[in-house]
Amino acid sequence: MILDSPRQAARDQYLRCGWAVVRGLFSAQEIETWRGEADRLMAQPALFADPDGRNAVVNSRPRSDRIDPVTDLSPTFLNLANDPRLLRESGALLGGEARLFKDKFIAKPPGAQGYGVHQDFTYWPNLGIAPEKMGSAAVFLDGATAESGAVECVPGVHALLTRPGRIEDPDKSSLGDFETVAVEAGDVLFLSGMVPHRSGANRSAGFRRALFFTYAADADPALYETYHQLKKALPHGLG
Ligand SMILES: O=C(O)CCC(=O)C(=O)O
Repeated sequence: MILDSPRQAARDQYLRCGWAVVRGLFSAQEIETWRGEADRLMAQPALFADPDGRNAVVNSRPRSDRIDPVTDLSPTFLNLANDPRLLRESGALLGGEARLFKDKFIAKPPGAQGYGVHQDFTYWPNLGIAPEKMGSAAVFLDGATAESGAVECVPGVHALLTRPGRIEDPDKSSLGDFETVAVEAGDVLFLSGMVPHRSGANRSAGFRRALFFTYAADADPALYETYHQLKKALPHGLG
């Protein structure tokens, strides 16, 4: 019972607010390995020059600090995306067996812009999966603070705030207060597909690197391919 309580606390927080931070899933050595893998990718400028639209962002300009998808370029990050600890925690929060369908690396170097307010679910339309069955796990390779561009969330929103089937962002003036989710390297921020969130610019001197892995519960085994085919086929892509 005692061993289950951190997970229960995370689940309570996730259900109440739409996000939860889980600390201590990974060892210091693992985190160091992933930081090294991020360094390896970041030493290849061509990966940040929009090969195959990997730096594209729907409804926004491409960003030269992100690679989406990333797991096909990195066996290390593919392993992490399918790590049993991440799948177990994601599955517990989403209420089923978690299956990866989207992955990206965001380097967020000093001076990088933040992200405007959005609900992720809007960016994954036409997949036929209930919103509460989809969510992301952001594995932070560096700590994140308000200064370095942490994610900021509005708690307690569990409904779509924009028109169904449209990739649109909610009007931030109609939302409540944002809470800055400060994290340490190795922490995992689980985000529901519905939580309105944004992030600030990186005004610090260091990188704020994170991997975002997105899962669906009890999904079709072909969901990863289906999602990426749809992303390619739609003129505006998918988020
Ligand atoms: O990395 C960030 O600063 C925010 C990214 C984000 O909100 C997203 O990918 O949905």
